[in-house]
Amino acid sequence: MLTLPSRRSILTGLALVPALSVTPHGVWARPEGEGAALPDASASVPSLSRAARSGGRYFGAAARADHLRQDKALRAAVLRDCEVLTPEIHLKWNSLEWRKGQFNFSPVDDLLTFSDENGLRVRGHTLLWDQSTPDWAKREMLSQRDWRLMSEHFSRVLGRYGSRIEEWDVINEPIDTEAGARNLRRNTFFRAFGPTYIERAMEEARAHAPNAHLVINDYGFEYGNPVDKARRQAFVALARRLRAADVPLDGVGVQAHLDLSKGPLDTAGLQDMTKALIDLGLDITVTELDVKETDAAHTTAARDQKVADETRRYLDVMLAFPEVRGVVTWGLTDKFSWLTEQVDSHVRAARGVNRGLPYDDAYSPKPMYWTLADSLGASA
Ligand code: 9MR
Repeated sequence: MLTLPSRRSILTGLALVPALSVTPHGVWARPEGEGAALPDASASVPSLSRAARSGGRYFGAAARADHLRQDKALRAAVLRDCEVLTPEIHLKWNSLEWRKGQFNFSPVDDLLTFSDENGLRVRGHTLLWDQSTPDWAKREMLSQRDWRLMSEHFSRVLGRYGSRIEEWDVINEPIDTEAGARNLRRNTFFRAFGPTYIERAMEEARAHAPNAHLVINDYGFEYGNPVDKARRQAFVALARRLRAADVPLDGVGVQAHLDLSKGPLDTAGLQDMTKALIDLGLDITVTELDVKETDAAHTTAARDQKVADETRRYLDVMLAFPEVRGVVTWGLTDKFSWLTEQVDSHVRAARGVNRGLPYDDAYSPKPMYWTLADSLGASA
């Protein structure tokens, strides 16, 4: 069991980040002077989720139960800034059932206990993602083509968590514009059940979690290159097809793994896609925001400014739409970021950590933090 201290005991007396304040214009801004003390825990403690709430949205971050257990400062940052937590790995099929029939629910249960005790909500990420499907299930799907395997997985996960977790990424990353066939990824589900696995999975999710907010989540929509452009069109086309066929789909998740090597953002393209999705009656969650750096040769201040500027440009587009219901970053601190984890150790030694999240690896808030606070709070 993850027995974690409560929000109040963590925050009391902990000078983690300087306080935010509301300017006379109602915009969340950085306080005057360095090192402004963090007030003790009270309703007046500001945070990214308070900023977001003042703009009618939620703010959250992805996290892992083991990191939360180990790292008191991470717990404090999560409790200070988040209203929503996304389990970064624990709800994935290969985490829940690495070996057929042997279930590992405890990290999710721990996160839910921590969330319940501290008034957080959890996003369900994710029921179906090829990359996180265990090998045994892939083999079985391809050899037997029996949908019962899928139904049992949905029934097990949603039976246990479907009423406690309100919003689910039912399908993660179904789009692939470079592999033909309706611009759908030729993943295991496609190969075993054909392209209508998507419709069937959404129906299955609705059957097991009738009140949940059901989402399809994907990446690669932000830039002006031909692939991102095609991906935007394919995502809208998929959503249109599903809505026209009355398939249960309530919203979409746009991951927003921004990348400074791909710039500039295609703001018109992003706007058009977002508007088209909204016109279909869908709402939108920014589900995995972070910024991949390209060049660690600049000063830290210059790097951090670039990350913040990219974040601001992105949020300026997305937060102009009230239908964007929340923003989730893929982690809170550079100490725990897939962008750092994925590089080889020798590259990491040369480049250091990627600085694409709100806090640095010592939990100092960076310009990205203030940009998030400002953009979320200003978009009321
Ligand atoms: O950040 C996650 C990393 O720790 C895991 O090893 C990986 C595989 O489960 O998934 C990463 O998160 C991915 C998310 O689930 C879907 N979109 C892309 C994210 C980064 O790869």
